[in-house]
Amino acid sequence: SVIGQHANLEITTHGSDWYFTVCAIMGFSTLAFMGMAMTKPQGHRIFHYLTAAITATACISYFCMGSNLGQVPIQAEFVRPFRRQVASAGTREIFYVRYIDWFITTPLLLTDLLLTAGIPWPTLLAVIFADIAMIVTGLVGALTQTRYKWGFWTFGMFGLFYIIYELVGPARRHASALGDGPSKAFLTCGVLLSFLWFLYPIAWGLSEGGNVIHPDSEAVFYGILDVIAKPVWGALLLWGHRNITPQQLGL
Ligand code: RET
Repeated sequence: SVIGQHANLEITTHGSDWYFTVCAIMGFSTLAFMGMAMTKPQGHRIFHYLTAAITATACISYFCMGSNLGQVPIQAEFVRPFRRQVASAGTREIFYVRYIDWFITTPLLLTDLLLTAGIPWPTLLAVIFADIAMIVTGLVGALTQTRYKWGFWTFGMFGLFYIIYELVGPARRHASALGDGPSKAFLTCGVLLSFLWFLYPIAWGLSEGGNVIHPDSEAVFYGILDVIAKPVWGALLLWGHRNITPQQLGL
């Protein structure tokens, strides 16, 4: 059958256990963020709801990967770095469901951050456009068997550079104009986001791109990144919002 086919190189039960662990972390975080939302009056919950939607999406995505679903085998060279061996050929498991998750969650993460900065909505749309282009090129590149995949990776990098440019320039200026609270929250979360997001194309290069690390190691690399980029980052953002009112941000 075509559904549920296995790659030569795929996650082991350890990889699966780790994916389910991250699934549980995302699920508990969602409940915690929703619980925190309920302590706020109506109209003061937008950042809690955004953050909960992000971890809820990831929870389902990790359930999928733990079950070894949302994946497809792709022909790959087996790179053996630091060894004089002829690279052999076979298939590697590619989790395309990751990109469906990111397609939903990365625009929400950017909305979370850029609403905090009080950025005008046309700029928010431009940043989200670049972000979606980045995720889709990453997906197409991951599913590409030839060296053209690095062309897609390069397109994605342009998207990432544009996002970071908007954060360090216009968004930072808008945030500081809003005063101390928004300015501090934006700075902390903006710096963390910029640092973390640059590690994703590195993980991609070692996994879907170059097939240098095992799918279990890929699970650990992306898993740690996602836990910091979603629940940890989200908690930090909500903490930054404790002294900010939506009215202050023009919401
Ligand atoms: C890809 C490959 C193409 C080049 C670039 C990428 C960047 C991906 C990023 C993903 C961020 C994901 C997050 C998920 C949720 O926690 C698509 C890997 C630049 C930045 C933050």
